[in-house]
Amino acid sequence: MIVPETADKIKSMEIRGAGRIARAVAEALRDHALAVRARAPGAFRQEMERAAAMLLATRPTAVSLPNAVHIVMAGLGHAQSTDEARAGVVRRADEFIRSSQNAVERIAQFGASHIRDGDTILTHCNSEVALACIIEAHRQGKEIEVFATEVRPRNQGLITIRTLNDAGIQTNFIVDSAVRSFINDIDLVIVGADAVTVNGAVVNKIGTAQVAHSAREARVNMMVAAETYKFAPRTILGELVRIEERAGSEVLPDEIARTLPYVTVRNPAFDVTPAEYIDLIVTEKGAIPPQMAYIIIRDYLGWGIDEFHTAFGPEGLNGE
Ligand code: RI2
Repeated sequence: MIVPETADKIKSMEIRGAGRIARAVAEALRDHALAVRARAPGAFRQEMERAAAMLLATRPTAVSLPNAVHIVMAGLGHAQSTDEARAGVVRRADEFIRSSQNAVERIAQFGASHIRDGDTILTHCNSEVALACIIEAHRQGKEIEVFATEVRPRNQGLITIRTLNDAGIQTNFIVDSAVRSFINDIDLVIVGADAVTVNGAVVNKIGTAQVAHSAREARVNMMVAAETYKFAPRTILGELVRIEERAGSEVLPDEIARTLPYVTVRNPAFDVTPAEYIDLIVTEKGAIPPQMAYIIIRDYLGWGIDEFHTAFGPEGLNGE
């Protein structure tokens, strides 16, 4: 079954990265809709809701996941027949996937124009869309060099350096704690986002806030690349983004931890960078100061989860 498989892969981080997770979820819901045998529309809806709940329970922080689920599930609409409901889900899923890919391409264009010839860029973790900006700048012939962090404990930095290497971009691989030592060599920090809250704070891979802190102290600009579906509508209603805390064994093997009864391993996967540490958030709708996050949520996502359907309109994501 595609849904439990996708859910397991998201949990284990075989599928990871906020945008990729969102597209995988849309794909799983679409394939599930095509496979469900239920004849009555009510039973079909129930089956889809069960699948959505399973996907939603995988990882709590990247808001692209619930946003994608709600966008796709809105395809059920008020369908009178199972065929109609199925077609609605498939259409919304395909639209979401296409529009997510388009968003990455547009952000790459906008983001690349903020990169100057000769810049040295620092990136943290592995963000598809942050890397797309860097690769696009390189493609445009700008001479750039990158510092990429290791990203303990899951070492997503390895994926980043492979991608940069494949693109032929000169890259320096550093441990996370070396950011402060190199920050004076950096012209621009570019990271992705798992969630952007209504007050412009960016939730991203653990360590991002420390990077931002160093950048601020050294007067280095910090740019965040984030599609609009990474903005968290429910933060308008006062809801907080939940920071995932993963197993301690990712940081310290159990056999060592067992010998240290007074030691507790803490392993939060994300942290929060306040808006005042961020110069720019580049979305597919253009670059905004983080303080404008509210506008993105209001104009492109609607006021709350329940309003997704109306906010996105019958034409699909962002009315495109
Ligand atoms: P894109 C990742 O989370 C990283 O925190 C990354 O910065 C963010 O998602 C956005 O990734 P994880 O899944 O959507 O590695 O830009 O925990 O690829």
